[in-house]
Parts: sequence; C-alpha cells; structure tokens
Amino acid sequence: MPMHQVITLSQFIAEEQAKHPESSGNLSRIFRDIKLAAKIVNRDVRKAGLVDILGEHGTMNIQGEEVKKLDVIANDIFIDSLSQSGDICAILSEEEDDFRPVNTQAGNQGKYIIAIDPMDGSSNIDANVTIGTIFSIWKRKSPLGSEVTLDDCLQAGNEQVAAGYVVYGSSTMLVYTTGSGVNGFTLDVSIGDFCLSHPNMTTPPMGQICSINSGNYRSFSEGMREYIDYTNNKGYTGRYIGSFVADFHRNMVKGGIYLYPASEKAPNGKLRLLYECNPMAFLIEQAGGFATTGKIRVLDIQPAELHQRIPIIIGSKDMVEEALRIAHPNR
Ligand code: AHM
Ligand code: MG
Repeated sequence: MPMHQVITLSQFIAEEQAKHPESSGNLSRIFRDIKLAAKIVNRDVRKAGLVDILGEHGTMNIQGEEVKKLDVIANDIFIDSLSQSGDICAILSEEEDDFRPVNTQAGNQGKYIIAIDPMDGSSNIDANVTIGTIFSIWKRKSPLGSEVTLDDCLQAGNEQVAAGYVVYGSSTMLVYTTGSGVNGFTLDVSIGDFCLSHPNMTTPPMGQICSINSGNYRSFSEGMREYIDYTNNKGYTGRYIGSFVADFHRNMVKGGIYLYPASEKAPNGKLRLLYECNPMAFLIEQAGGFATTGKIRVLDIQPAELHQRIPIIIGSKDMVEEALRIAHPNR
C-alpha cells in the first residue's frame, strides 16, 4: 500500500467519530489510552525473555529491583493508562478481586466502565507463545457525579459499546468493534503506530478448525463427548493454543469454533464472562458468528458476580449451530 494510503488507528477513529457529530469523543480518548498501553505492553512482551521481566514475581533482579511477572506488568500498564483520561469511572481487571473506581477526585465524571484481561494466556508466556489483552467497555447506569456501584459493573454483554483485543503474535494486532463491524490494525513498529490492515473483518459461516482442550474429554457431558467424536469423524482440524485471544483470532480469520465447556474440574467452564466471553461474543457476532453457553446467548446473560465463569461455544455460525445440535439437543 503506498505510504499516503496508510490509515492509522487514530485517523480511523477520528473519521468514525466525524460520522457521528453528536458523539462526545470520550470513546476516542479511551482508545487513545488503550493504544498507548498496548504499545508499552508490546514492548515488554517483545523482551519477555530478558532478565528484568523473567523470574518469579516478588524476587529481585540483578539491579536489586523487584521482578514483576508480565501479567502483573500488563495489568499495571493498562490501569495507569486508562486512569488518565477522566472518561472512565471504574476499571475491572481479571487480575483484581474487586472493581477499581477511578477519577473519583475529579468528581466521578467518567461515563464509561472498562473490563480488561490484561494478559490472557499467561501460562504461555514462559514458552514464547502468543498471548493477548482483551477489553470490554460499557456505560455506567448511575448518574454522573455519583459513586460507581456494583450494579453499574454487572451489566449484560448486550450493553457493551465497544470491545476488542490485542494479540501479541508474530505481529501485534489490535482488533475492535463499536457495534458497526470489526476492524483490525497491525502495529507497524517502524512508525510506532497501529495501521488498518484488516478492514471489515468477517468470519466464514463454516470452517474446518475445532479448538478445545480434549484432555478434558472424559469429564465432559455425554453430549459434548459425542460432539468431539463427531468432529474427529468429520476430519475437522484440531488447533488449540491455550491462549483464548490467539485461538479466537485464528478461528475468526479462517473459520472455526472454540469451546470451553463445563467439566468435572470446571463445572461452570473456565473463561470469565466479563473479561473474556462478553467482549469476544460481541466481536464474533459483529463478524457474523455466534457465541453461546450451550443454553443461552452469551450477550444475554445477566452477570451475577464480577469473576463469574461460564461455559462457552464461540465461532463460525454454522459450526456453533452444529455443536448445539449435537452437544445440547435439549437446551
Ligand atoms: P488466563 O486468563 O489465566 O490466561 O486463563 C484463560 C486461558 C485461556 O486463554 C485459554 O483458552 C484457557 O485458559 C486454556 O485453559 P486450559 O489450559 O484449561 O485448556
Ligand atoms: Mg484470560
């Protein structure tokens, strides 16, 4: 693409905003902060094997500083950056027990709440495997100026105004939706900016990839075991990285299905509704796919607690329907 045709994330967001003159620009400022945090985390991910970052959380590095693990570093970076703009009133992080009210000194004027999984797939960090960051944004219900409440934080996924992820893979990409399609931006390290590389992303209705931890096969329900047998007989390709962002991104691009069902070990599944499932469900629906627990559309769930886990089946529409038909015939 000739130089003059490059569209950066900031330009793209400004152009999108210009289409909605009534918008206040708050979301654009939040995206500016996400972009900055993603670039800083990307820098740290790219040197994750080096001494300052590797090592057990709590031990000292050779400069006598405390070593922080990458998931703790990513959490700190995103929280610091997102606390800056004044547009956010609370941050929920998968790394923290409770929600964190921010901008309280500025009079609780933030309109938005953001949930983040700062470092998804963290068990893969030490093995140099693709990891990611996931985010989900919605509006508070309580009046501006008042204290943010738990009720503000526990809203269904269909209330999201934006969601996205950053995937730190062989290149780093930021993919997001604000409810009018999905767009992907690749970090061009030579200019230090995210550039539009995947406009209007859609997922094929049918694919060939099935992503599931089949090590849990024996503790899945009979229906789920039957579905896995079916996919094997059909000759689907098994691909499972164990980083949700990476598995999701590949499947969205190529067509596929990701499942983390209930098992004996994880009776409610493993993935978290607010930090992982809702944002990815919003993205996949915007890309033409679907996400369900097996019983209910993910985006329709009323959350009961901040760290709620749910079973999830997500991906290409026809593949999700196929899985529902076989694994959950009586839903
Ligand atoms: P994390 O947020 O602590 O990294 O946990 C979530 C991860 C997902 O990224 C991944 O799909 C899943 O856990 C893998 O779990 P398992 O190792 O049980 O298959
Ligand atoms: Mg995660």
